[in-house]
Amino acid sequence: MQGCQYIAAFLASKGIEKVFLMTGGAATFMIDAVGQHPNLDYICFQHEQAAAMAADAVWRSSGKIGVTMATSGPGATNLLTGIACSYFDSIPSLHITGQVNMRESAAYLGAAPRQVGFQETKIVDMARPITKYAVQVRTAAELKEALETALQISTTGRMGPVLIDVPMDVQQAEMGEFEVNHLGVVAPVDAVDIDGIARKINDFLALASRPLVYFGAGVGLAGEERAVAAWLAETKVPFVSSWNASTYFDHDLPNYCGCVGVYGNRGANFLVQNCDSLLVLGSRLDNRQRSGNTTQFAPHANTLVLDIDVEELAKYKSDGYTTAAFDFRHLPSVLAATQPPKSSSAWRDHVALMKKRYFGKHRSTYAENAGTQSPYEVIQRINALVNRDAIVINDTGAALCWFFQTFHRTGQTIFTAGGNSPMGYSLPAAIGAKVVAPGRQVVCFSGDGGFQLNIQELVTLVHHELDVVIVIMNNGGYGIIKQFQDVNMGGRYHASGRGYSQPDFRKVVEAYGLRYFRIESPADIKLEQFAVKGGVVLDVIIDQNTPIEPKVERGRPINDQFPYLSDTEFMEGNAFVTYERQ
Ligand SMILES: Cc1ncc(C[n+]2csc(CCOP(=O)(O)OP(=O)(O)O)c2C)c(N)n1
Ligand SMILES: [Mg+2]
Repeated sequence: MQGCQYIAAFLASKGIEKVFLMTGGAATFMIDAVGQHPNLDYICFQHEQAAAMAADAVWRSSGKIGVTMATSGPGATNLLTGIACSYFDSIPSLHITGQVNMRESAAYLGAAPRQVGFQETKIVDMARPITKYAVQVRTAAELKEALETALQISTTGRMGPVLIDVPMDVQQAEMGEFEVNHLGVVAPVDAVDIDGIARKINDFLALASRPLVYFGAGVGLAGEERAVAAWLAETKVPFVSSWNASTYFDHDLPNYCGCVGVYGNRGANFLVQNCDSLLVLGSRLDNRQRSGNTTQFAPHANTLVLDIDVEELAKYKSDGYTTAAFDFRHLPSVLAATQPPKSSSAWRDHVALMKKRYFGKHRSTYAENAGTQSPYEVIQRINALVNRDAIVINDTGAALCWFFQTFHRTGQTIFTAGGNSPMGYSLPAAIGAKVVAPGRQVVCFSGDGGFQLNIQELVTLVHHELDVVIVIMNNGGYGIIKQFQDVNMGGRYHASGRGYSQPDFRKVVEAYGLRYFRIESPADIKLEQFAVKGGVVLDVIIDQNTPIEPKVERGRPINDQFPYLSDTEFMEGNAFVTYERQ
């Protein structure tokens, strides 16, 4: 068996069925082996970044690992943006790049020219900061070992993407017979001090009278979201979440109070700023959640952060948080040994008021005043029409914020590439989701700007007859950037409005063979559009000045968002603490 056949046999042995790829000289042997394998198939993308984004979405949609193959040089470098999506959000994915023959490579000449082999590029060095493991294999033995090691590293601990670079001569090297689990690798079971962690939580919560739990994505990444949701339902402790975590529980839970952050729910933000004890479960508290000035985040609370990654905890040195590192697969045992905190009645009343006043209440005051279509109403309408087990994927920009501010998740899988947030993510991600979960409805949202970054993948969708609903939130420009320019640059729309244009989306999508509907009012969105075969585009027309509401501006704390509340309402939100308004 040759190296390339060994790779195919390895992937099939791990239950992988489809490889996402684009071909090129240095990858052709591997792709040929995939094509010939009876249990493997491939999906051809039109751009490697789209293949990597689709692979990222495979895990988010199904819990299976996504795999890409690309050629050396431009093929490999094109993967990087998609790989970064997996890295920042702790998503497993496996990327295999072809490389020039070793005898043609710079490393073997004892000199350091920029390039020797055609399209030779040091992809391992380039990928290292955005992968958990990146290696070039030079022998048959190294290839065997790297495949097992890479997969194990990708899917254990704090998960993430891995990359193996395979020179063409290694692809053709004689490997011998395929050996299942060559290294006999088993995932390490780490010893964890369950009692010690539970004691730490108990000591922390015992002092609380205004407790709040912060549900982070790490809970779901460990596969323990049900246990934690059950604990929250039982204990009734109020909780808030991040966008990435909001796919892991039913938003109908009575003690769920919304997502926090710069674009967070006002009520959720008030609760964070007013609680006295904040228990953070598996969130890295990105600055979109804490706002730029982290000293202003939950300044009156004792904060206990639990996370699998010690580096994430080390970053809080100057924040004064208490921390504990452990693998969240042990979370159910820890919670079972945890005494629920006691809330004061004043806190319970405040939580109830904040929820009643703000939860599910996002609206566009701009659209109401201007008499234009509200993005919030469009998302509510789609929310009401999608299946309970739909996969709903988002891109970036204002379109992304409007979605996570509004969508009330019951059973759906909802996600975006939160940490990297590249324009153009959602369409290829939707393709990856539909390929791995063909029985589920797949809906993707994008801005008009983001849609243009991977618009070429419409042909991939049509080629494979994938029924995907694409919603373009079309405000004729880069809305989120314009809102920033309004506040910080006197409304000069350089490179966001000025210099930007878009094609006639109807012509474009019809040329690719999709159905097109122009949406001027939420009533134009119909259930039957979601049943269109072969891909459909809803082009949702939104006034170009429609802002994201609410939003933190200019480094303010998260409890003082635009549009600014009256001093009375602001003080009612901050019932337990005194904040100087800036
Ligand atoms: C690849 C990439 N380039 C640039 C950016 C910076 N950026 C973030 S949002 C945005 C504008 C997005 O416009 P659109 O998709 O139309 O969304 P809108 O804000 O208008 O809803 C830009 C340029 C990015 N996130 N990704
Ligand atoms: Mg736009």
